[in-house]
Amino acid sequence: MFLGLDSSTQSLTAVIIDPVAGTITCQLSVNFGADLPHYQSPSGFLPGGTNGEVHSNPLMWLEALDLLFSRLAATTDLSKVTMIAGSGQQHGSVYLDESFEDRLKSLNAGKSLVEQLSPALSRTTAPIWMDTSTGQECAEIAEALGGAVEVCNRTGSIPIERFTGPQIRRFFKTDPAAYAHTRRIHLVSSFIASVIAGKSVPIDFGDGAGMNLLNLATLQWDEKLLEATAPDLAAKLLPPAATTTVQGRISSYFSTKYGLNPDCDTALFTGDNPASLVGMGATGSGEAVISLGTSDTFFASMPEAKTDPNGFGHVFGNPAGGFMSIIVFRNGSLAREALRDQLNVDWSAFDRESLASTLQSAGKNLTLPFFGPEITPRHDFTGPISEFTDEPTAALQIRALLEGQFLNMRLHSEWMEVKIERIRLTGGASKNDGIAQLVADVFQAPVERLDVINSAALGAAIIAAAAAGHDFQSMQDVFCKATPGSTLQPDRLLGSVYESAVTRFAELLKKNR
Ligand code: XUL
Repeated sequence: MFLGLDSSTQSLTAVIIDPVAGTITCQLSVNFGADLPHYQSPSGFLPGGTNGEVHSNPLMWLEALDLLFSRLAATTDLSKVTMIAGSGQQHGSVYLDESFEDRLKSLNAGKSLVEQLSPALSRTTAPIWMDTSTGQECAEIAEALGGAVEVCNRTGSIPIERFTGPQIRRFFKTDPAAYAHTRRIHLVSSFIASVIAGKSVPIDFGDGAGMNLLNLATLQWDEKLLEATAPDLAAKLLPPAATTTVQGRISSYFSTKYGLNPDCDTALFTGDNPASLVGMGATGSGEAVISLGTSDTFFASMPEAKTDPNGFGHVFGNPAGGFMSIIVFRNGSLAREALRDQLNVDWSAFDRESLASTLQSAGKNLTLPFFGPEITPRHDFTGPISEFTDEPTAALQIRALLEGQFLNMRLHSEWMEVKIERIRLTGGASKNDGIAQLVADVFQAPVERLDVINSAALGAAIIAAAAAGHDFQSMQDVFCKATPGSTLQPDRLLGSVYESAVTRFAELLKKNR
C-alpha cells in the first residue's frame, strides 16, 4: 500500500492506494479550522495580516499530522504501507534554526511533534501563497538580474509576490537577525516530508520551481538568484531533487506511535499542483487539465522547459519527469456568474441545449471575458468588451463569453508549443455538458471528466508507488479513469472556425490593453 498526504491551505488529507487491487483503501482529512480551532485560523491562515501579509502557524500543520495519523491508525492497518509521498500548498516557507536536525533525529513518541519541534522555529509564522506583501522585493530581484524576463527565462516565472524567493528576501530585510539565525528553509511540502523522514530532505523540482530560485536548465539553485534574494541562502537550502527520489526509512516516531512499518520508506513531497497533475492522470505529453473554479486554471505537461515570453504563466517540475505549465485566469466563475446575473437568467442558459441553439454563430461574435482585473493577460479590465456581428441576444452573449474564456486560454497557452490531445476538465462548472463541449470545440481535443475528489493526495499516493518502482502511466490508467459516458468529442467542422477566432480574439485584445 502507498500513502499520499496533501497539506493544503485548509486541510491535511491522506489517501492510501493498493496498486495491485487498483483500489483506494482509505481517505481521511483533518480540517485546520474545524479540528484545530485553537490556532484561530478558520480558513487555514491567521486572519488580519497587514500590508498584504498572509501567514499560517506551522505548528498547526504539525498538530494536524499527529491528529491525522492517530485517526488513520484507528481506521486502517498502517503496517502495510511501504512508501509515503506527499504534497503541499505551494510557495509557503518554514524557517528553522540549528536545533531542527537534532530534534528530528531524536523525536520521542511519548511527546507530540509540536512540543518537540516548536523550539526549532526561527520564525513563528510561515508566509503562504496568498501573501502579496513582496512587490518591492520582486522589483529588487528583477533589477538585480537585469529584468523580470531574465528571471522568467531562468526560473519559469517572472518574480511573483507569493513565490518563496521574494518572501525570503522580505524576511531577511525585515528581520535580519532572525534570518541569520535560520539554518534551514523549507517549503510546506519539504517541511512535512522532513518530519516524516526524521531528517531534512530536499525540495523537489515540482515545488522548487515555485520559488523564483530554481534554474530550469540546470535543475540547481540559480547562483545569481540566490545572491539577489538574500545572503548565505545556498547554505540554508538543500540541493533540489526529483520527486521520486527515495529518502530512506520513516522516522521511528511514526512507527512506534502509529504502527507504521519501521521499514516503510519515504519519497520527496511536491507542490499540490504538480501532485494534482498526477492525480488527474495528466503527466503524459499532450495532456492538459482545465479546472473551472473561482479562478480558472490551465495546467499541462511539457517535455521541455519552455517559458511564457509574456510572463503570465509558470513552469513547475512534472513529478513524472519533464515539466508542466500552470496558467491562472482570475475571471473564471465570477465572470460567468456576473453575466448570468446581468442577463437575469439561470444556469440553464449555459447548458447544452441552450448553447446548441447558437451553434451557427460559433466563433463569430467576440467577447473579452473580463469583468475585473485579470492576470492572464495582466491588465486592469473594468468590464467585458464585445465585438458582435449578430444582434447580441442573451444566448449569443453567453456563447461569446464562454468562447472568449477558452479562446483566451488557448491563446495564452500557445507558448508551451504543445499540441493538446486530451483535456481533463474539473471544478464546479465542468459538470455542465454545454461548457465541456465548448472546451472540446475551442481546443479541438476530446474532453473527459473525472470523479477524483482529492487529486493532490491521490497524486501523492501514485508518486509513492512510482518511487517504489510502479509505472506512472499504468498507475494513472488505473486510478484516474474518466467517468464512464463523460467524454465529449470535438466538432471537427469547427476547427477552422476557432482557428480564425483565436487570431481575431488576439487582435481585439491588443486593441484594448
Ligand atoms: C499556485 C498557487 C496555489 C497554491 C494553492 O501557484 O499559488 O495553487 O499551490 O494550494
